[in-house]
Amino acid sequence: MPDKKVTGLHELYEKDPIEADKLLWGRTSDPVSRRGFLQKSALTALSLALGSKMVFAENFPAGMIPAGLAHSDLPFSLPGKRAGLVVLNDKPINAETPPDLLNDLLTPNDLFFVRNNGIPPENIDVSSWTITIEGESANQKKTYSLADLKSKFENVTYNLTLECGGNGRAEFTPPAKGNQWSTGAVGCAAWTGVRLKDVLEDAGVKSNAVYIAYYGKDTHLSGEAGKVVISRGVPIAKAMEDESLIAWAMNGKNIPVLNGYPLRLVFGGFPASCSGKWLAKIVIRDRVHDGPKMTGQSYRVPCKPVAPGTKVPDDEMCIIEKMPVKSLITFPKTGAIFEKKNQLAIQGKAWTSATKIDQVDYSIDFGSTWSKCTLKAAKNRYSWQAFSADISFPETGYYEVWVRATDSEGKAQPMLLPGWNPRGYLNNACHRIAIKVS
Ligand SMILES: Nc1nc2c(c(=O)[nH]1)N[C@H]1C(S)=C(S)[C@@H](COP(=O)(O)O)O[C@H]1N2
Ligand SMILES: [Mo]
Repeated sequence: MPDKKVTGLHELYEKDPIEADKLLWGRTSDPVSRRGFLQKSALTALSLALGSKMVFAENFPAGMIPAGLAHSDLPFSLPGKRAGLVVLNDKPINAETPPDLLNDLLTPNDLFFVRNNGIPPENIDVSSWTITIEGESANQKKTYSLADLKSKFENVTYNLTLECGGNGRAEFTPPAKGNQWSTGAVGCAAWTGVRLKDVLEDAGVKSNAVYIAYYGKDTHLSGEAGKVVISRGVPIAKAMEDESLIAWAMNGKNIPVLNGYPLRLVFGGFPASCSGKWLAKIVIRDRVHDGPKMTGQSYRVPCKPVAPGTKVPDDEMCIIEKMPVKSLITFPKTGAIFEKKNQLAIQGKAWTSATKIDQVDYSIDFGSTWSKCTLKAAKNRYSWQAFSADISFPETGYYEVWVRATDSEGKAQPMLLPGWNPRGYLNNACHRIAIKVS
């Protein structure tokens, strides 16, 4: 036993991560990734580390780390963003939103996550900004100014959730390369713009159209002029949905520069990598688009499940389309302490690429029993939905609250990490918070 006295939920790892790993897992592991395997014999040490008895410890899944030992965030300020976002990389800029900062129904612009693959454009002149529609399956090449878009087509607003396909990557074992997103590469905003289909139809879509693809005005990290950073897209059927937008406003304001100002695509329900930022060109393709980050291993998963660690050849990888059902507890945050005589009022958000979320359940005994949360309807498809529950606890001690959403296709979140894949996409495992009842 180390002689350091451990009091709170975060302190152990912050004081001495290597000693903490030894104490908890009986071995030294990489303190940065904090991966470990819980043996039942470690439960006493665990309760000590948590500073509280872990109630229902007998149900705690082996191979998991208690949520109460997660690191706190690093405050770091980005242009147009609030401190409190967790910066994962600054070249290119990638920053995620901690769950407790996602408690608003609409994620504020200065809290919305940022996933850049290159360098955003500078000195943007909105008055001269245009987008061009072209491609093998376009009847003509046609260019629109921002003013054209606003005046020629119906202006619409939808609440749409954007989630990076790699959200949750940090949980994969063996680890996957790329930004180590924990839970925060997601947000839901009110996006205002025009329907992509109205613009595509104005230019003219040939009957052989298969895919649409975007080109944006960001610069490749190499600095090479004209080198495309990323050019992805969606099948034509997705492009033609009512909620598929070319947007110029986010929550009634300009889109922040880091999120695509002055114009971007927004596709709810698909990986956010399809939602091109700094939008300059849309190509209507007569085949599945083959631009940078459409092919190879990028934004693709094995067509058939594979064992963790498997090397999968490119031709056995399939493009990610619909994103899976998922949820987050947005109040309180991990580490909350409250008195047993009170109920704990949790709040959260749940989303899916299906028509809607049908049910959200919570568990305080590691999934042995589940109870229903109260769930609110969404304004429109692809918006996230708010849920809440008032929870009573049987005794004092350490608990984790887990939530699990089920959508209108009957699909529910897995409790543990779903299918391993080489690049660590599509982790929709249940979210959990650690709390202490005193
Ligand atoms: N032009 C351009 N569009 C882009 C990207 C990019 O790097 N360049 N990143 C994509 C990825 S991978 C994601 S997850 C979303 C992130 O959107 P956000 O930064 O507004 O949250 O934008 C997508 N659109
Ligand atoms: Mo992404």
